[in-house]
Amino acid sequence: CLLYSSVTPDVRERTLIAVKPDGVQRRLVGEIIKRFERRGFKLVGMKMLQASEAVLGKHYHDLQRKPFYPALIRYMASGPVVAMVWEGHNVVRSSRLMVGETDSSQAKPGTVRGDLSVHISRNIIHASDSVEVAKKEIGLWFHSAELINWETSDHSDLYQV
Ligand code: IDP
Ligand code: MG
Repeated sequence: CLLYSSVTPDVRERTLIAVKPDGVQRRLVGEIIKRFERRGFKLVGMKMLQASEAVLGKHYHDLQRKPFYPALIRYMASGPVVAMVWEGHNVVRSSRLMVGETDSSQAKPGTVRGDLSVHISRNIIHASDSVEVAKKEIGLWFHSAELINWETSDHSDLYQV
C-alpha cells in the first residue's frame, strides 16, 4: 500500500557492525548479536574473517596520521573479527547509541562498550558513523552476493505499515 512504500526506504537503512578481535576472544559475539536482534534490527549479512591489512588500511584511512594508528591496525589484525550488516529504521544512528562512546571509560552503562569494556584501545565493536560511511564500509567488507534481502514476519509489529 501507499503508506508502506512511504515508510520502506528509511526502514532499509543498513550499517556495518564488527565484533573486533578482543570481542571475539572474550566470547562476546553472541551477546552483541543478541542486543541487535532484540532491538528489532534485521541481520542481512555476517561472516567471520581475518581482516587483511589492505582492508583495514581502507577502513581506517581517516586515522592514518594518528599516533595510535599502527597499534590500531595490529589490534584489528590480531585475530578474527565478525563482520555483520544490520538493517532497519535509523539503524546507523541507533547502533552508534547502542555501542556508546569510543572511549569505553566514558561509555554509558547500557551500551555495548559501557557494559563490556574498559579501555579506548580495546573497545570490542565497530559501528559505522554515518549513512554515507556505512555504504562505503559495507562495500569494503562484503560482496553484494553476501547480503541477503529477506522479510521478517514480525515487520508490522516493529513498524507502522
Ligand atoms: P569509533 O570506533 O567510535 O567510530 P573512531 O574515532 O572512528 O571511533 O576510531 C576508530 C577506532 O580507533 C576506535 O574504535 C578505537 O579502536 C581506535 N581509537 C580511536 N581513538 C583512539 C585512541 O585515542 N587511542 C587508541 N585507540 C583509539
Ligand atoms: Mg569511527
